[in-house]
Amino acid sequence: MTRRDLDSRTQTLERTHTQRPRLFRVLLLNDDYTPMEFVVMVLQRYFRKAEQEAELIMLAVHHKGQGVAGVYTRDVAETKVAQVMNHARRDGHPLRVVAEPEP
Ligand code: TYC
Repeated sequence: MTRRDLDSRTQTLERTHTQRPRLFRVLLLNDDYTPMEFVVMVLQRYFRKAEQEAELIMLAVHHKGQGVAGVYTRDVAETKVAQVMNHARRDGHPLRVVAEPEP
């Protein structure tokens, strides 16, 4: 107990369990114009997917409308969204990427 605790008669209780950080999914959204090869490259470069898995994820997004590129803590997920959006805009593609909390 600190001096301040004694003075004010307040105490902070120790937590006995650690909490895991909330996780966020980074989702790729389909569009009609972004080239398939660009999406596969994004999945390899920014989400560390092997080529075959990257192709499967890209095709799932193409057919179903969206798909999970990866799951990260908030800061990492937001950084990846920004990096991919910057790269897509630089190359003139309308690709959309969003982060959403895991339920
Ligand atoms: N639908 C795009 C095409 O036919 C390919 C694509 C896949 C675009 C996934 C975006 O997140 C995406 N060229």
